[in-house]
Formats: sequence, C-alpha cells, structure tokens
Amino acid sequence: MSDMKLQHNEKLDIDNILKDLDKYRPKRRGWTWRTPEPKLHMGPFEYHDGTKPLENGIGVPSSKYFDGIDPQPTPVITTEIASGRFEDDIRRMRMAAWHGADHIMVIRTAGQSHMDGLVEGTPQGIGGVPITRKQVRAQRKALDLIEEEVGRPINYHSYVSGVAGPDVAVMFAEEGINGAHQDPQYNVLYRNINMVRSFVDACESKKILSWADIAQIDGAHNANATARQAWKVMPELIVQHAINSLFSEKVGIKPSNICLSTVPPTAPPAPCVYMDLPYAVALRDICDKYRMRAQMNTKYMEASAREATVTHVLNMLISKLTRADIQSTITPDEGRNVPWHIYNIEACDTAKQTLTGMDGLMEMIELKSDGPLREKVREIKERACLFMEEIVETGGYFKAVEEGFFVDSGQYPERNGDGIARKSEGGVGYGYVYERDEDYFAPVTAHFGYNNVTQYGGNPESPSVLIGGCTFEDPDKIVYIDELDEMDNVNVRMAETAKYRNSNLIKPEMEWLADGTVMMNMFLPTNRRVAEVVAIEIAKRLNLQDPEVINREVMQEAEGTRIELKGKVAFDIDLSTLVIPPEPILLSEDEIREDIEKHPMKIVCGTVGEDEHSVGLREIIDIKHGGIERFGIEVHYLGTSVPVEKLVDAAVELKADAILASTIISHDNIHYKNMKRINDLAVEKGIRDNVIIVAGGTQVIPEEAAKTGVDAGFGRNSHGIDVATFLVERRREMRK
Ligand code: Z97
Repeated sequence: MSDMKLQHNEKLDIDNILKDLDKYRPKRRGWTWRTPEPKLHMGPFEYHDGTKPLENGIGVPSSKYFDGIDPQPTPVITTEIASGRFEDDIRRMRMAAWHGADHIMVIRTAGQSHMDGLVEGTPQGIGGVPITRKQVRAQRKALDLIEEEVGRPINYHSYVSGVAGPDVAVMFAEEGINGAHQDPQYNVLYRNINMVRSFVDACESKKILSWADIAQIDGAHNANATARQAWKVMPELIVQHAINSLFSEKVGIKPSNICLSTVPPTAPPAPCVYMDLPYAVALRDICDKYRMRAQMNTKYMEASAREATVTHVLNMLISKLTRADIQSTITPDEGRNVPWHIYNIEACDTAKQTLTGMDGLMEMIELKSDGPLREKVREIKERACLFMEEIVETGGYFKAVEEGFFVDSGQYPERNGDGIARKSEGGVGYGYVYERDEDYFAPVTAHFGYNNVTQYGGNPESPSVLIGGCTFEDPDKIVYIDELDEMDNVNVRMAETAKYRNSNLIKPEMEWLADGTVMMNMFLPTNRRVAEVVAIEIAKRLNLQDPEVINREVMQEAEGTRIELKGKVAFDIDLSTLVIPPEPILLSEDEIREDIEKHPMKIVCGTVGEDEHSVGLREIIDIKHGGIERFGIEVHYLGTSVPVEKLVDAAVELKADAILASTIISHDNIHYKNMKRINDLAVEKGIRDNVIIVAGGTQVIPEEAAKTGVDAGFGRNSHGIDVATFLVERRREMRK
C-alpha cells in the first residue's frame, strides 16, 4: 500500500483500493485541525485568517485573475457524501478534497439507528445508505492516499448513534475514523430508542471516541430541523448542546474534540441575521470552551441552488462574526434531493470563497456591546437557563423527556404541549440494561466505569493486556467480513460499469460512474404547471430517459417559468471516433506585453463590406473588454462598412503590421470572398510579405478562412488574447 501514490492525471483506481482490503490498516488516528498561518502571503495578498495552503488543489474560478492562488480559510470545511455507492463516493471525495474539503461526512440514510449490530456485509438493498466496515475501510484507505496528494489531513466521519452505538464506535476506532456524531438525545427524541439504554451506551461510546481521539459532533441540529418554527427552539437548542457537551467531557472527551452542531435557526425572508446572530453569540457565551461546527440551515431550503447558496453565505456571515471551527456545506443537495458530485464541489467552493472573502473581517469590526444584540443574547440565555432549571426541578432529563419538554412548538417558557414525549420504560432496546456484577470485567482498552480486572491479575490501566491486547492494539484480531450478497455488491456493480473505467467510452455522470444523467436548464413562456409538462415532453423528444423536473421557479405567472430537469442519455461517446484538436496554447499576458514593448505593433481594422456590426471587433480590440489594446498594440479602427480597398490602403499608409477584418454577414459566402480580396489586394500593393491578415466573425470557420489566403480566421468565442497570441507568434516567425 505504501508504494501506492495517486497521479494527478490518473483516475483513482478503485480496484486497487478494494484489493487486500481485509489487510489494510489505517495510517493514523484522531482529528486534525488546519494549521494557522498568520500573515500568510499568497500571490499579491496578505491573509489574516489563512491556514497552511494545499500542495495540490483547485482554486475558485476567479483565482485565474490572481496568479492561480487558492487560499484556505481557518475552519475545517465539511462535505456530506452519500450517493449509496461507496466506490463512486470515493471519487467524489477526491474532487472535494481538491476543492478544499478536509472533513468528509458519510451520511447514513438507512435508519441504521434501529439496527442492533454492525452492518458488516452488503450495503445495498436495505433501503438507504448504512455504514459498514468494508465501506469505511475502503474510504479511509482512499482518503489516506488523497490526503497525501492534496497535502493536508482529511477527517473522515460518520454516525455513532442508535442501538448499536458502542459497536459502531469500536469499529470507528479500529478503522481510524476521525469524527463522529454521538448524542444520546438523538436516539431518544428522533429514533425512540430507550433513554436509559441510550445514555448508558453513550458512556461506552464516548469513552471509545475519547481513546481514538475522534472529534464528536452532537445532534442538536435535528431539533432545529424538526421544530415547526425553528427560531422558537433556540433556548432548547442551547440546553441540548449543554447536556451532551458536559456529559461528554465528564466521560473523558477533551473539550477541543467536543463540537456543537450549531445551526442558524432561520433563513430569509425572515430577517434571519437579526435572530440568528444573537443566538450564535448566546450559544458561544455559554459553551465557549467547546468547538463550533456551523451547520447550515436546511430546514427552509427549496430546490433553488441560488437561494440555498444565499442562505449558506448568510450562515457563514454568522460563522465569521462569531466563530466556526468546522463549516458545513450541504447547500442544494438536501433541498432538491440530488446528491451529485457537482453540488458537493459547488458548496465547498461557496464556503471557501465566502470565508476567504471575509478574511480579516474581525480585525476591522466588532459586535456592539450594548443595544438589541446584547438584549436579545441575554434573553435567549435566560430562557435557556430557566429551561435547564425546570428540567432539574422536574426530576431530571428522563422525567423532562417523559413530559414532552423537547421540540415543543412554543418558545420557552411557552409550551404548546406538542413536544416529543418518550417513556423511560419503553422504546427500542428497553429492558436490556443490566447492573454489572461485582466481578464483572472486560479485557478491553477503552471501557466506561467499573471493570474488575485486578482479581484476574490485570492492571486497571490496561485491562486488555490480559488477552494480549484487544483489537485496538492488535488489529489482526479484527474479524473482517466481506459483502455477503452475491447479487448485490461492489464487485457486481463494478463489473457492470467496467467498460467505462479507464476506457475510450465516456458517458455523462452525476453521482455514479456512467449513470448517464444530465441536467437541462430552460425557460418556458407559460405557467408553472404547463411548463413542467412541456419540459418533460421536450426531454422525451430529446430522447432523454426518465426525465424529471427537479426545480421550477415562476418568473411571472403568465410570462413564464424557469425549469431545471434531469434525465439520462442512453448512448456513450467513443473517444476513438473523435478527433480532438490540440488545445490552443496562449501566451501569458506578461509575455505578450513584453514582446510588444520590444517590437511595437500597429494594426488597422474595421468591419468590411456592407456590414454595420461593430460589437465583435470592439470586443477584440478595446482595452475595456480585454482586447488587444491592453497589451500595448496600437490600434487604428476604421469603423463599419469599410471597403476592403480602404483597409488595405490604410495598412500601406500606416505601415501596419497587421490587418484585422471583421466579417459578420455571411450570405453568399461574402465573408470568405472579402477575405480573399484583402489578401489579393495586399499582394497587388506589395505589402503581403510584411503584413499579417486576420479575419474574424461569428460565422468564420478558421480552416475555411485559411483557404482564402489570410493568415488566420477567428470564429465564435474568440477573445483578445487569442488574437494577440497569434499576432505575436506570427510576427516571431516572420522575423526568422
Ligand atoms: C448532519 N446534515 O450534519 P440514522 N445521529 C445524528 C444525526 O444527526 C443523524 C443520524 C444519527 C446532517 C445530516 C441528519 N442527521 C442529516 C446525531 C442524521 C443518522 O438515520 O439514525 O441511522 O443516523 O448530520
């Protein structure tokens, strides 16, 4: 394994990841934070909240204007991945890591909390994504390679919740998992698992997380997502955070590994910052010594990626004004239920871009120490403290849950009697908590509570010595069980897509290799309902299979609707049937400027013939549009409808180095005819050897233009830098 290394230009070899998986041992244990780099210099800038840069990564699109820099902000950035095929998720993890994610959360969607043991075998076919040892090991193994490639540790994460919590915790510790959700309140409230059992199990689980140095995230975000009006549960959220954090610390998790899953409770059109900011400040005041994992608000998220992104950015404003040690990025996935590669990457970029854009903000501004912010903070804290006091007065947490204190739709102290009530003598797993016998002992490394090893000659500090080390010290004792279902497993799935792996065949993909999915964006001039039906019909006529509208937004009831639609293409593209022209190599702006400075260049240009179009040529020449003027080229613009004779005469008179002719109108091939005439006239007037002739226009096909005798033609999508590169290179040839 150590000899395996990823090559940037090669695909991650999933077969290699799966090979000898039973023998794989994780490289390391424990959570890692980013390394701060105060006064970091990158490109032309100094950063104030920067961290150690990646060795390999991809900056936000605009980084090309800033020497390609890719600064990494302070918080760890999370991406949540769960397509249901771990072999494809691994590829997505690599893309996300290149875009700045260093916390990969694998989401469970199978209701695994109700399963009373580890899922060792087949992950498919049981309705959702469970976490299995095989999946976890394969993904950690891949991340061990990916983190070397990008040059920053990557934290891998999933859930230690449910009736099998302690078993899962052990598996995570064995497999080098770095982060986990663990919060017994989640079991109790949302999975109706017996509360006594959940808290006892949590002691065991938390002890193990602590041994493995796993960072823990709590489950309070679920109250935010479940509450009918999320802003009303703010006092309760603080109570939930406090209960789990203090409990975790008492069991032994170090405070710097205890992370609160905090969510700005509301979103626009609510005046969200006015509500979310005091909440964030209040929470940090009370739970200051723990870390903040800033989750984003997904409760009020629809299928518009734009809307979700704005909420995400506002959430990050709160993160910046207060504190976020981990910044989550789920953006549109949850709203539109499309866990696609591109949305993971888009959301990571949104976080990186926003947080980088707000670099150093808190050196310039400060939250007011009086006024409505502090009044609201005080109010929220008071409500939270009173809530906690009432829990104590009622007889403790279990009693409070029985009485339905939690996720009530009223804002404490109001109560509407619609909270989630559970019985302490009921729920999943009830009746399986036994008091330990006097001589009880467990020969394991991390174990909570009374463990009578001395009577067996053991040392309480290291009970597992009695059996020559448990699986934590001796991983060879781990029993690795492969997938059991012969019909439904990774090898079968990989065989189905084998022809697309490292081959000449390409098929579009959104979540799984060769899934064929494409997305179409369209505007239809009709109302929403009609637009949906029309869009599906369009997709059918385009031969898209399984078309489905995934987003619709009314532009105006009668004028029209924006539709986003997904569907599948049935074909693939065979690369061996395509001619792929080499990518044009552009000179750098600096190189062009330097050349022009040494050898000044003069050009004459105009739109030729009976042609009044001017915009295209202006784009190519004007300094304002990034045209060739900005490289220092002297431009003589003769206007529109310029006779070709006039253009060539001007070139003679000005001793121009080049003629640029714009030719938009193309009926009867007039554009090519004009090009030929310019060339012929230049020959006639004896300047052809000294002048470069370039013609451009939306209908120009470069190869056809060349046949007329001109030096080059530029078609649609050409820019100033393309023309400038050509002019400089052509003139270098002419100088030879
Ligand atoms: C997140 N965006 O950040 P099962 N335990 C806890 C959870 O919150 C969840 C589970 C277990 C969200 C992800 C919601 N969270 C979605 C504390 C789920 C899931 O479904 O009970 O097997 O586990 O976590």
